[in-house]
Amino acid sequence: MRQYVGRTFALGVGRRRLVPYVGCHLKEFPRPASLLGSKRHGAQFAGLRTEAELTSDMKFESATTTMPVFRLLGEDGRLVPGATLPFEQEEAVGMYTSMVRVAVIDQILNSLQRQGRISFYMTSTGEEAAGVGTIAALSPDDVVWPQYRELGAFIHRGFTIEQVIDQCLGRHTEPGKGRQMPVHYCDAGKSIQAVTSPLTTQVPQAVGAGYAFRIGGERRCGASYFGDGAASEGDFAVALNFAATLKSQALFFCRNNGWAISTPTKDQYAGDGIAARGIAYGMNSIRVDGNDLAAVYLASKTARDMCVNEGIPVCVEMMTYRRGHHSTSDDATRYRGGQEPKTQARLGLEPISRMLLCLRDRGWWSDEADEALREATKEEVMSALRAGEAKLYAPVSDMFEDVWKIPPPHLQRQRQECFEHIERHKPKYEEHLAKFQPEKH
Ligand SMILES: Cc1ncc(C[n+]2csc(CCOP(=O)(O)OP(=O)(O)O)c2C)c(N)n1
Repeated sequence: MRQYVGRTFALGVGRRRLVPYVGCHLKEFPRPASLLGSKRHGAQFAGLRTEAELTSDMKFESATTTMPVFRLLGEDGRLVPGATLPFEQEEAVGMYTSMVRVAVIDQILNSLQRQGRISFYMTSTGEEAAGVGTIAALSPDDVVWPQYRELGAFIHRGFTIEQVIDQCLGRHTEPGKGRQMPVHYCDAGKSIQAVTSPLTTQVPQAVGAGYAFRIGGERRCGASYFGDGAASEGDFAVALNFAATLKSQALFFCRNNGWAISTPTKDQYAGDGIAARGIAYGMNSIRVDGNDLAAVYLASKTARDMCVNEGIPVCVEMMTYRRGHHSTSDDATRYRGGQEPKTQARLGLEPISRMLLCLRDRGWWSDEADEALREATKEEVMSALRAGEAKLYAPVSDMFEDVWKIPPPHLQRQRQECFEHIERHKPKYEEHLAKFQPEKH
C-alpha cells in the first residue's frame, strides 16, 4: 500500500524519495497500478510501455507540432534537394501509364453515367498516385482491401478495362454478377478483395489477414485503403489497436483527400490527421505528399519492407485532394464552390502532371507518347463498352443466390413472389428479359 500525504507523494521503492504532487488526497493506491520504478529519475507503471519522467509540474499535454509531409518531387517535377528517384525509367513509365489510364476511364465512365448508360460512378481524379504508387510497392501476393476510390490499384495490378466496364454495366461476366453497384470491383485472382459500401469494414479484415500471415510465417501483408472520413469509424480504432498489439503484418493506406462527401477534414477531426493516430496506437507511421508518385511509392515500399521483415503494422497517410464530386450522386459545388478544385488542378500540384513534368525532364516520355497513350486507352474503353453492352445480365434467380447455402424462408418466399410476378406480367417483361441469361432450370 502507498499513501498520498497532503500534496506530497511518497514513493518507497528501494530508497525513499519525496516528490511533490499537486492535488492529491490521502487515499489508498491500488497495488497493480502502483509505482514500480527503481531508477532515480523515472517511474515505471504497469500501463506504461517505457519508463516515464516524474514531474511535479502539472501540465496537460496537447499536440503542438504537425507531422511533416514526406516529398521527393517538387511541383516542377524535379527532385527536391537531397532526394533521389526511387525507380528507373521502365517502372516510372509503367506507373504513369496506369495513372493516365485511370484518368481516361474516369472521364468516359463519368459521362456514361450522365448519359444513363451506367447507374452510378465514382472518379479517382486527383488521387491517381495514391492508388498506383502504393500498389506498385507491394508484392502481387499481398492481399488488398480497397475502399472504392482505388481504381489505380486495380488497374496497376492488371485489372483489365473489360473487367471495369463489365462490372460497371453489371453484366454476368463480372464476379459480383451485377448485384453490386458500379465501381464495386473485385478480383480475388489478383488478391484484391471486393469493394464494399459500408465504410471501414475492410480495415479490420486486412488486420486479421496480416495477423494470420505473421503467425503463419508468410512474407506478405494485408493492405487496406480508406479515406479520412472512413477513419472516423469505430472499426478504424479497433483495427489500429489490434494491429499494433497483436503485431499484424498490416499496412494502413489512408487517402486523406480533404473531404468525406460534404464534410471537410476540419469537421472530421480535431487532431493532427490520421498518421498521428498510428503513432498513438504504437505503430510506425508516415505522412506523405499523396500527389507525389515517387514519395508515395518509396514510403509504401519502405513500409511494406518493415511490415514483412519485422512483422509489424505500418500506417501511411497520403495528403491529396478529391478533385471530383464524391460520386455521380453528389454536386460538390454546393458545399465547396468551384474555385478550390480548380486551384488543386494546378499543373505540377496534381499527381499526373507532376509525374509528366518529371518524365519529360528526364527525356523518358514525350507529348506524342502521351497523346498516343490517351487515344489508345480511349479506344480500349469504347471497344470494351461496345462488347460489354452486348453481354447479357446474369439470370434473375442469381439475385437470390451465393449468400446462403440454404436460403432462409423469407428469401425463398421473395424468390417465389418474384417469379410469380414475372409470370403474371410476362408480355411486359419479355423484351427486358431477353437481356438476361436464361434460368438454369
Ligand atoms: C458505415 C457507413 N457510414 C456512412 C456511409 C456513407 N458514406 C459513403 S462514402 C462516405 C464518405 C467517406 O469519405 P472518405 O472515407 O474520406 O473517402 P472519400 O470518399 O473521400 O474517398 C460516407 C459518409 C457509408 N457508406 N458507410
